[in-house]
Amino acid sequence: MTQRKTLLRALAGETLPVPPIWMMRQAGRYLPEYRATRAKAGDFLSLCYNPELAAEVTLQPIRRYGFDAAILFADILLLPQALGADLWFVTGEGPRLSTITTQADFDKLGRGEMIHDTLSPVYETVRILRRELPEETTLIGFAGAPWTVATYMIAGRGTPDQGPAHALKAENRALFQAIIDRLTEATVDYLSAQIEAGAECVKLFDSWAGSLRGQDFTDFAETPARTIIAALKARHPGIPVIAFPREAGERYVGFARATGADCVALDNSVSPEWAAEHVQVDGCVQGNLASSHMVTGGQALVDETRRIVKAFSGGPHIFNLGHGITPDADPENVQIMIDTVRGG
Ligand code: 1CP
Repeated sequence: MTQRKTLLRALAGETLPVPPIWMMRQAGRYLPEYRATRAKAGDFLSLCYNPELAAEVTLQPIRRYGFDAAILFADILLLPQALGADLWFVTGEGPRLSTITTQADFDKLGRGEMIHDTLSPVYETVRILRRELPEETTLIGFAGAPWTVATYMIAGRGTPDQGPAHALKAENRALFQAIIDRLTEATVDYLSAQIEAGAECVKLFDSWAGSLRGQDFTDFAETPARTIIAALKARHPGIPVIAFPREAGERYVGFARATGADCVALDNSVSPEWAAEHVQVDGCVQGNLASSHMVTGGQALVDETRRIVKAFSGGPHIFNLGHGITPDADPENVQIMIDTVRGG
């Protein structure tokens, strides 16, 4: 059967006259309808674990803007919670987790097979979405990459420089590697279950890949991604995978070949012209408009959007931001971006 969904066509390597478009954090606080549903759910985690409401917020930006893809509403930190870590969100500050810094902390964690009890509402959200999404819209499942999730589990929170994770890696390599291996295995189980529930593509978010250097980047960004992607493709032949090694810089070059990813998502610290020459040569790329344009708008937004579309027009491309849209963004600017991508 000929594939009609534009996102899946780009992921299969097709160069399209108009790139498919979606946006990281497209369901989020910049939208009044999201804020209303989140208030109804009570708090962020209750929203993630309520399939009807999580599906509702996933659908909101699709209804408002007609994006080509919907991303499951959940969070990368649900997986550590399903493995037994405590997780809570402090309003105005962000996530908090029980920390893992000793072998005894690690020994309390469960294995991949026990995650489904906690995560079954997420799979139910996926099933609802496959029923309710328009037929041209692709449903993206996701997980955090092992390194990024480990940085939160080790520190117990988000950190500017991932210092605690780097310290554990230096001081107790065996324990650090065991955490990465456990997350690698559990991520395969988690993403497989999302695919079985109906996700048509999955994305691995390695938001802190940029703080890994040299051999560490190979060992803790590329190797876990390669293992996860190989296992997913063995279980689900043909499932496309987007990898986002954020701020990888020159290590974006060859990342698709090293990991087997079908698409590499780019942050906006690399220029689209450079990325077209050095990264898109290996296949589909996604990105990479600075999310600040969603706040500032104006002619600069239009010019930069056109520049990115043009730079990537010679190969497969999915238009997106370089990182998530922020709560202070103007919803009107999102429409201007979409109109510019689709209308020139
Ligand atoms: O207050 C709120 O309503 C919560 C804000 C929020 C949202 C909307 C958080 C807390 N998570 C999410 C949803 C989310 N998170 C999605 C859903 C789908 C969509 O994009 O629309 C996705 C894919 C994520 C992924 C995620 N969570 C990442 C990777 C991507 C990235 O942004 O780099 C990370 C690092 C997280 C952790 C997290 N969750 C929430 C926050 C504020 C953070 C960052 C914390 C920190 O580093 O301090």
